This record gives sequence, structure tokens and C-alpha cells, in this order.
Amino acid sequence: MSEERIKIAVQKSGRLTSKSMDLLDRIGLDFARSQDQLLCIGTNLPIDALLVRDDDIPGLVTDGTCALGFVGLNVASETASAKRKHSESAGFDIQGKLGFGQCRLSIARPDDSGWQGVESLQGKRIATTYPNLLSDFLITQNIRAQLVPFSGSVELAPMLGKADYICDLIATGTTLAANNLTEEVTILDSESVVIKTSHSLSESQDSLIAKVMQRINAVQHAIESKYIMLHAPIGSVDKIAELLPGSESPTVVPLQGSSTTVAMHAVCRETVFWETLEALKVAGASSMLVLPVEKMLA
Ligand code: PRT
Ligand code: ZN
Repeated sequence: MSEERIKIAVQKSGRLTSKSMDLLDRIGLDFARSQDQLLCIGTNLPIDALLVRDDDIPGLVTDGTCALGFVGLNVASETASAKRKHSESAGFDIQGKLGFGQCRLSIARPDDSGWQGVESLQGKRIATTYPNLLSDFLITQNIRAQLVPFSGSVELAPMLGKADYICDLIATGTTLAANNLTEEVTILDSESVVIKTSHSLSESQDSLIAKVMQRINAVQHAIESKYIMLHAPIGSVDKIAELLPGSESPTVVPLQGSSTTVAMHAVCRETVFWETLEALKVAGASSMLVLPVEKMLA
């Protein structure tokens, strides 16, 4: 394989897989799967996808095997924290958020145990798969506690008598509730991020990365944006323009056969809520259309 190609590390099978593959598709990358299904060879650009366990992604990016990786901020931060403790740099930089895989790393207690703030953790046992992020947090809070490393099913630790508290990822909170646990403190808000190797790359590899990042940003903006079209009485154009969320100057165009009404078109970079449409209607807008934006390049 030419050394001018780059690889993007993506979770092979798990919570981030379909959204990650969807993003690669949205940024216009086509792949032919290799026989072992681990390496997807890019067919329209010299960019390949390597499908691996999410825990392996930071390492593959750090050692330069992959130029980029899509991984949870929780995994990237835990890896970086572990490296910091050995006075090593992470070997990757976080380039941006990807808008999926949202969760939080929180400390939770058994429903029937008391809680007087983080002081309650003093001298206690806390089960976690994130010992580095947890110890960073405890240091900032001046808490000395015993970390109980777990490799999975952390929520069972109190019931098994192995820990007094847990520190684990939470999304909906269903797992905590099912195990009679209550969330108390969030130590990290997480979502998927794109990380980039700190290794120096060739000029053409750098420009491929710039292309990927520009397309990712364009997709992110497009997801958040809506194209809105409406009819407005000429006298209400200024008022309506003010109500359009996160939009720059809207386009105002005449309507055939009307001297009192115009059409206004705008890209809104913020969510268009029902309340906004209702406020626009009160301001005189009619025939409102809100359309998704597929791609957006500044
Ligand atoms: O096999 P591989 O190592 O690749 O996958 P994995 O099993 O380690 O990871 P996976 O697929 O479970 O999660 C991948 C990433 O998804 C995580 O690193 C997070 O960035 C993100 N993510 C988002 C989550 C959750 N939401 C989540 N809810 N990861 C795990 N959970 C677990 C959590 O650990 C707990 O057991 O789901 C349970 C809680 O969920 P709720 O909804 O009941 O609160
Ligand atoms: Zn994993």
C-alpha cells in the first residue's frame, strides 16, 4: 500500500459503529471491504478505514498506524490521562466532536446509602473501568479513596460487596436504576470525537487529513442547520429576519403578482423549534417550509 494513503480507525462492532460508518459515507468515502473485513480500502480517495475495538483506537493513532480515529472522548481522555501519569504526551490531538455517542462518566451510590457531597467518598472503595480519569477527579477534590478496577459490569460491584460506589458511563440511566444506584457527580461529559496522530506525516497525507476534517465540519454544520423558506408581508421583513435563529442576512425575493408579499429564504444554523415557527407566524410569516441541509461548505 502506498505510504501516501491514510487510515481512519473506527470501532468494529459496538455503539459507535453505525454512526461512524454513516459519517464516513456522508463525507463521501467509498470502500471495498477486504476479506478479513478489518481493513476497508478506500476506492475513491486514498483513505482506508481500519475496524478495531474502540479501546485500541487511541494506541493505533498514537503509533501512527492510523492518522485519524473516531472514538469516545471517555476512551481518548482515559488514555491521555494514563500517559500523563507516566509523563508521556498522548500522541494524538482531539480535532473535534462528532455529535454522536453522548454519555457521561459519573459517580453513583447505592440508593440506600447516604450522600453528603463528594466528601462521602473519603476513604471509600469506588469501582471503575476509568481509574485514571477518576483519580484525576479525586485529586482535584482532595479525596483519598480506594479505586477498585473493574473490566465490565461495574454496576454490580456494590451488590457484590466489592465497592461502596461506582464510577461508570451513563446514557439513559436505565442500568443504574435497574441496579438500585443513584447518580451523584458527573466527572466527564462525553461524545465521540475525532483524534489525529501527533506523528509528522507527508504533505499529501496532511492535505488528505485537512480534506477529511473540512468535510466532517461541513457535515456537522449541515446536521445542525435547516433551510427555511416563508412568505412575509414586506413591512414585516426586518422583524421576521430577527426571529430566524442563527441565520445571516436572509435572501428576500419578490413573488410573482404580489406587491405586498415577498419570499424569504435563510439557512438557520440553530435548531428551528415549533415555538420559533409559531413566533414567525405571529409576526406575519406564512407558507413556511423547513428543509434539512445535506452539505454546507463555507
Ligand atoms: O468491543 P469494544 O471494546 O469495541 O466495545 P465496548 O463494549 O468497549 O464499547 P461500547 O460499544 O459499549 O461503547 C463504545 C462507546 O460508546 C463508549 O466508549 C462511549 O463513548 C459510548 N457510549 C455511549 C456508551 C454508552 N453510551 C453507554 N451507555 N458506552 C457504554 N455505555 C454503557 C455503560 O457502560 C453502562 O453499562 O451502557 C450502560 C449504561 O447505559 P444506560 O443507557 O442504561 O445509562
Ligand atoms: Zn471497548
